[in-house]
Amino acid sequence: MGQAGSYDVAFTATDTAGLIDTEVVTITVRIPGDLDRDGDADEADLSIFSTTFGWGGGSPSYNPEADFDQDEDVDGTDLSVFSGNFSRN
Ligand SMILES: [Ca+2]
Ligand SMILES: [Ca+2]
Repeated sequence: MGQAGSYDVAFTATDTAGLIDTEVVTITVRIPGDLDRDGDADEADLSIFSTTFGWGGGSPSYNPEADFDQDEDVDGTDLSVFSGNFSRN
């Protein structure tokens, strides 16, 4: 891995009776800050981030995808994460 994109991940479980099952799950890895999910963190994402900056959970302006530390608000900590990833693709 190491790049944004979709990956198929296989999970295999074996129970105590020796029965085995495997499930393949597709996960999408994104750059923190890629709020429009197009593979980069650019001006379009900054525009989205700016509309939610300063808002917390419970507000219709709160965007949990911009709450990178998942503390129920979009504040300076989240801005640091966003700015650290700005221009990545
Ligand atoms: Ca983007
Ligand atoms: Ca936060």
